Amino acid sequence: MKAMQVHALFDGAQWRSSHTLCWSSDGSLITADSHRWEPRAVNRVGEAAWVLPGIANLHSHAFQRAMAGLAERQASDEDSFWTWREWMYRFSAVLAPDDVRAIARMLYVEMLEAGYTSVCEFHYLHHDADGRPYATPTAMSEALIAAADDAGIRLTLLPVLYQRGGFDGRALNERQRRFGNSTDAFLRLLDDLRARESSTVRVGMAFHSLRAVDEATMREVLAALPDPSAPVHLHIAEQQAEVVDCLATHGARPVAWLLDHFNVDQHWTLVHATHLDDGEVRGIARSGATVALCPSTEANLGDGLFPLRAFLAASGRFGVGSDSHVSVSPVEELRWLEYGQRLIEQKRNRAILGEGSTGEALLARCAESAAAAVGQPIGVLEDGRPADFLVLDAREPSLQGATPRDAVDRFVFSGNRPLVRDVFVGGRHVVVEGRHPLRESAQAAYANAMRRLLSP
Ligand code: NGQ
Ligand code: ZN
Repeated sequence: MKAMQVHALFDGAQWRSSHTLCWSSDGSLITADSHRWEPRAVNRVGEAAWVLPGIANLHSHAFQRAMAGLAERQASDEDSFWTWREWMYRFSAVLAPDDVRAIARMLYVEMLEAGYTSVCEFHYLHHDADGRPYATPTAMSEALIAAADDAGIRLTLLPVLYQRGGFDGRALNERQRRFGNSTDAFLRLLDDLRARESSTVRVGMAFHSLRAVDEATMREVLAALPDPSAPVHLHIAEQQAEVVDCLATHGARPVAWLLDHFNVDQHWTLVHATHLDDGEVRGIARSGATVALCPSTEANLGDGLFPLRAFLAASGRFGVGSDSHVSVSPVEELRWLEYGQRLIEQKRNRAILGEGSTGEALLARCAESAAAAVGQPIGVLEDGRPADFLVLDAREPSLQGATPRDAVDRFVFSGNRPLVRDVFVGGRHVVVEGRHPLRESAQAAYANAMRRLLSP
């Protein structure tokens, strides 16, 4: 058993002071007083001033880390999400499994250093550039699993079903071919990957979007899933064009249509859900599904702003994701989630209903939604759950004079240096003094991959 003396710990719901955080050799939290333990068997791993729950990254396309900052040159006054997407397709065409492993390993090291302790990898880069399955059809998935394993981040792999180019049923274009799978091949892929599950790897599934899979196929796949509690994610209503096309095809808005046709429940995560009417806001909240908000990517791609206030009023669940990785920082996602609302409403402290700390309210929502969205028993730091937590750096200027009343607000709203000093995942010490031990080697491999990828 390991134990850490903590001055103040926010468990994701409430504060505990002078707390002894204990975890067993299998990496789950135990309460010091409720267990008899031999003092000699306890390995004390130092002290901490401030401890917060690790943050779940609910939405990632790892390969896009390598193109962050490379699509910011104007080619036309009409540059948009859809022109960015063409650029992203061109970039993705050159990637092989080894590249993806190097990129993902770097990314996951960065995520851990920033305070993300788990990641939902929304993975659709299945085949080679011509759309042919690799000799081992799971090669790309294996690259992601290996990267997560190397870095020590908790992974939920979401193989993505992607079959058509739009609501009208058009075929995948040349650049989308490597994303495609027949329904049978996809179910085989899920089966093969399920064998890779472990205490830190879970396999769920995703539909790329309502654009990319038809209703009958969605039903067929859901009915064939052996584990009805596995997470199901999909992109939805991120862009107005999707709403317009969905209305034209189905006579309903995307979220309304989904809720009407499928039994959406707490196992579902709706990614973005930017464009909602009031009925859809209430409908998602009622369903118990989580919304994965990715404010830095949503801003970067010009998506729009999520109606957070109305969603909170309806008791909706949400978490955050770094999606295209233009930013790899839970702090920046949470900060911009709040700031977007301030800018619309010209008011302050929008992510909280009633009095109290806005930062805490944001972090509490992330902790609360994590277990269902990630499909692992993470989130609030309580007995029996994995010891996935962050130790803040009490030496930082942003934390001088902090009290439990303001510590999380300082974490979320103050400064630009990550305040994370140490990170534990399943009780494993993966970031030490702000650095991941693999950072140097990950950087070298990433630099090599980038040289190769960007060479003319
Ligand atoms: C993706 N990304 O699959 O990577 C998407 C863009 C699409 C975001 N939606 C492609 N942020 O939605 O068709
Ligand atoms: Zn996405």
